[in-house]
Amino acid sequence: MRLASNVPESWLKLAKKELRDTPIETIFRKTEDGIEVKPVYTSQDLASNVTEEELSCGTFPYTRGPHATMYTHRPWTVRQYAGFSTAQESNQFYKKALSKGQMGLSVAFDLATHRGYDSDHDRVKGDVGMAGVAIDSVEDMKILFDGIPLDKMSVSMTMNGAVLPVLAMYVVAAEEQGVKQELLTGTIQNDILKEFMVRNTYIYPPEPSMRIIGDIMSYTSNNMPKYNSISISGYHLQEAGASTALELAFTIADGLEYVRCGVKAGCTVDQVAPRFSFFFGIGMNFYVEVAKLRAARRLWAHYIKNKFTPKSDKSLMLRTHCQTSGYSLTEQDPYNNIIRTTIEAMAAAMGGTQSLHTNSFDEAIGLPTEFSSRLARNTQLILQEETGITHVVDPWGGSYMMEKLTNDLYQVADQIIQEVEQMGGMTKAIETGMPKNKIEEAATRKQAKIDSRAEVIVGVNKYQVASNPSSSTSSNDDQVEVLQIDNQKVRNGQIELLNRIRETRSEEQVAECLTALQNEATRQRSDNEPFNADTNLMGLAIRAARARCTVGEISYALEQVWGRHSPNSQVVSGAYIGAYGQDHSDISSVRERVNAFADKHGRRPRILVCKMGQDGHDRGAKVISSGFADLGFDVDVGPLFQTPKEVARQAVDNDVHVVGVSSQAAGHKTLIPALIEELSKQELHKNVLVIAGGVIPQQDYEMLYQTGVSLVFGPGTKIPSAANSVLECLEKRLQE
Ligand code: 2CP
Repeated sequence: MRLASNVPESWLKLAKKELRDTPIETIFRKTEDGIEVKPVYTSQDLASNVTEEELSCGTFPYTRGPHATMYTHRPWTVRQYAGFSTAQESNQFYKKALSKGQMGLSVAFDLATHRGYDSDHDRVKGDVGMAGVAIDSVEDMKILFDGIPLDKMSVSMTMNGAVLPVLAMYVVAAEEQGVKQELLTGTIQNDILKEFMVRNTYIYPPEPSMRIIGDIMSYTSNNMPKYNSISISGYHLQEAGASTALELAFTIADGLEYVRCGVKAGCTVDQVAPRFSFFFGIGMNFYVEVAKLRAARRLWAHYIKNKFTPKSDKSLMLRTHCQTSGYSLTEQDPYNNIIRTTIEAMAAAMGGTQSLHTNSFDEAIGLPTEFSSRLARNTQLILQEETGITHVVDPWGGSYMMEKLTNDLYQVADQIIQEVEQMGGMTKAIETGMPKNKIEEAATRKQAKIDSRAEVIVGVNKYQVASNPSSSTSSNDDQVEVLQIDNQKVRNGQIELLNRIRETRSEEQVAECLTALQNEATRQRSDNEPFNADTNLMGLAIRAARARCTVGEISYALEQVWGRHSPNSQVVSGAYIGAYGQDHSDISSVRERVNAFADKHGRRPRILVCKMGQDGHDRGAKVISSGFADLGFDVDVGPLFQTPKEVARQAVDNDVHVVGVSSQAAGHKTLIPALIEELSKQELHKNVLVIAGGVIPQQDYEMLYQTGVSLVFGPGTKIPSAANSVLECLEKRLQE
């Protein structure tokens, strides 16, 4: 490694003496983006562009925060993302949390709602009420906020695909509480670009999806001036494996694209940008995460000023929510997660976030309980009320290291943003697959570094506690309690409510509202059309919500015009082995075993990696697919959102040895038994191994084994170990 020139000679001399035989290069490190982290920084590291103006508080470019006084005047909002089962149960959970120190709400919807299906739809049998609350109509929304005054409570809603019906139902629920639209405060996620890159809860193709976003921006800027129309999210990019600079760059580039989208929908930059909000993930690399938030604010301010010349300073201010990293949580030795979350929360606070969610320690295992949620909330309350962290604005400002890191991250991200802008902006870049590929490559490299122990995770690849052979991962023996949801019971209740609504509403009015939406969706729009509530999709969705049209009906009406988007599944190749090291014995032994299998059976072991239900979290599936392919397996990656029957059909068509189910959204207990039943119908289950992985509580392993699953892999499983277990099991099966 080349040593940076601006390390003082005197220091270098002392350091070499202290290091004795250890080469000095070992204490010069690099971040995943190749940014140098030196052991020592001096005034020489302050870049010439970091001027007094740049370092002022509460003024352009807002590196140190959007407000001059920051938390000394008002701490960040403790805003825990939550929602599960029915609206009634979630409502009770919210009220309790608010009485114990939570300051704002953040609603998690179930995947059926995200994808625009009513709870009675065939495709969502395993999803209703599982990873969020089930909402089918205004009636559910009213129950969700019963007793919570929507003129006083700021509510964030994570919704992207079915954003029109859900936001419309929120507006109508408030209206029926007696609260006018102009009083509503909160945020809708409404960030579809990152859905196409990573999160996958889209419904329509990109173009009409962007039109929806434009209409929501123009509607809220005209009618809901205190409401944040979008939450531009890097969080999911980080969760999917993006490096810090990729998360930063793609998020800012998404933001620029959304300004253009707002302008196309007839708004000025100053009508939309002040109500843009951001959302970043905060991982374990402490200094880097603090620097990321500082660099994000500087990047946004400079880009908006240079590209759009706004008149209002508010257009230049990046305000953000943060969430501690779900990916950094481990199933093994899970109480370590409390410590991880605390450190990440500190980085978010020192980076100047406006609002924060801290994860519960059990989220790598299953759905959080009331107890783990309380600990997560208290983590923030302790930071705010016991530590003094809130007493100083941007405490890292002026640190040689922090300013240099902020500057370096700014520059690396700036290069990527320029690359995206030259491609014609983020929509075009996404069409080429560039951002998704870069993120998936980074995720695969990271997994290889963890598997090869180049990156340490305490309790997972170092300092493990007792080994649990049944799970194929090392784990402590204590089982952590997780929240169990009776999916069928929730679904039956929702179906009853849906039937009641359909019996009592005016079908004529429903048909008229849905036709109006379809007519508008069909109409060719010209750019910069002035706002008109009668042709704005959000205005029309509000009318439909008032008439008790359901989420599924509104979504389907538009799907009939625009179609449902289905993506291509591609797998990156070579990145896993490249980062792990070709010659590593872990790798070569599996490859030899795969070759021996191929010699004996005339073909390589073939695995179908599948995702069932509406669970679009595919990082695990993609990384496993890339890793197994690099180890010599033939890998088929199934499309997202399959039913068990469709997966069984694909297993037959592709003549696979193994079906690997990746489950991240708690649908495993319904969907995996259904898959095995479908395979049995095809008389395949005797020959095809079914294995499962993802967020599956250990309590459920036995049930899955009883159903016929051969192996279950928890988070933290090393890919070569998993491949070995699969081969062993497969060889045994083929001998029977
Ligand atoms: C704050 N204020 C101040 C100061 N601090 N005024 C003067 N001096 C200060 N020091 C003012 C603000 O200007 C604002 O007033 C008001 O106080 C509230 O502060 P805020 O900073 O706007 O806080 P907030 O209301 O909590 O809003 C924060 C965000 C918002 C980030 C702007 O968009 C938000 O809450 N986002 C949350 C998104 C979220 O929860 N996402 C869920 C992700 P004015 O409004 O009058 O200016 S979970 C997703 C999962 C994981 C998934 O997607 O799968």
